[in-house]
Amino acid sequence: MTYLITGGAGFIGSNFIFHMLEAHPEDRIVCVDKLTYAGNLATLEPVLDNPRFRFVRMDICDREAVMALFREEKPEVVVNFAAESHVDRSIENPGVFLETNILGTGVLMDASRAAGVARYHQVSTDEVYGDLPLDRPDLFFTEETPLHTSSPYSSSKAAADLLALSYHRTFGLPVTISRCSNNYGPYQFPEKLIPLMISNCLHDRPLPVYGEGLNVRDWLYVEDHCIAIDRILQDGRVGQVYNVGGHNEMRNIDIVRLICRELGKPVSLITYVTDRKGHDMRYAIDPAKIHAELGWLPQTRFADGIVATIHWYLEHRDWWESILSGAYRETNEALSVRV
Ligand code: NAD
Ligand code: TDX
Repeated sequence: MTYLITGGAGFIGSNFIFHMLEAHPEDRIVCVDKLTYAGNLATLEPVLDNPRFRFVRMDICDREAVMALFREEKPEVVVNFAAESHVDRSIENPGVFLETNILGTGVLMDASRAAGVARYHQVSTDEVYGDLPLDRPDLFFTEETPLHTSSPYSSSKAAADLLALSYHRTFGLPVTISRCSNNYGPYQFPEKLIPLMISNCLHDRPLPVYGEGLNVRDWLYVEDHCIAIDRILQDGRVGQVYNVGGHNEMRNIDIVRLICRELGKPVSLITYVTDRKGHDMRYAIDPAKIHAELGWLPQTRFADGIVATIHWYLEHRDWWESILSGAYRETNEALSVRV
């Protein structure tokens, strides 16, 4: 069986590729990635020569190229991770979010229809539900919670979800959607909270905490997200949305303090900066449906996962330093020519 996985040179997509190559030794993976600023082909270097893996540098918005690739590869399953994923960038420059996250999803689904795929899976986010108030800890996002977005990023993801559900209803495309909470773990681009704070700590640079640092996110170790998507691909019901999260709510400031403590750095590095525009207060997922239907539960406790992640960044300094210096862009060019 051939899986076509988009956005595989990014954070979650690369972890998913490693997971799938290991968990499904009979299957093949074709990875499509444009290698935007967020794509790092060095991450996939260990599997570039694997006969069960093929990397194709391609923009998911390039309709002709995507259609031709689907005709050539005839994938049975498509998993779409490719997206512009950083909320702050969507506030600075929304346009590319609309193109990749909405139009790109449309192109992939048209190609999936034409190829008659057995499954199209859309990787979505808990941000489509908007936010919850801090004084109502009893409230959680369920799959029935109305979409109520705050940023151009989350709006573009919600639009893609609606488009996917419409392709299921109108054309019978076998769609599933997962809406996951904040991920952390290896290979996360150092613009996101946890890797940014780790890399700044290691350079003794200020740690920019937005507002008062009281915003709450529901953190899940990336491997648990990958396992959840795999479960949905195997046994999920088409036309369904599955929330993915581990009931692990943390205030930003507590995460940043924890990172300082673990790295032996002073909390005096913490600098409170101007808040993000439209900053969502609290995300909290109710994962009851995926647990009841597919038996999924997170396997990694936050206390273990965060220490493992901090150590991963300590041990893979080359990986993120090459991003900070910009050298990874040359590596991307060199490796793209090789594949
Ligand atoms: P990322 O930014 O690390 O990776 C995105 C990848 O997509 C990059 O490799 C990039 O080169 C590629 N890409 C971007 N535009 C493309 C295009 N037009 N054509 C082809 N490839 C393109 O993102 P991530 O954090 O790994 O997120 C992956 C997916 O998971 C996204 O859809 C995101 O919305 C969703 N998600 C992320 C989180 C999280 O905490 N990071 C949580 C829930 C859902
Ligand atoms: O420098 C920072 N300082 C800070 O206080 C950064 C980068 C972030 N923050 C805060 C903003 C958020 O409350 O930390 C929290 C986490 O921020 P991000 O890492 O940017 O993640 P978030 O905005 O929550 O979105 C993430 O989770 C959901 C991913 O980037 C999305 O792709 C995913 O859909």
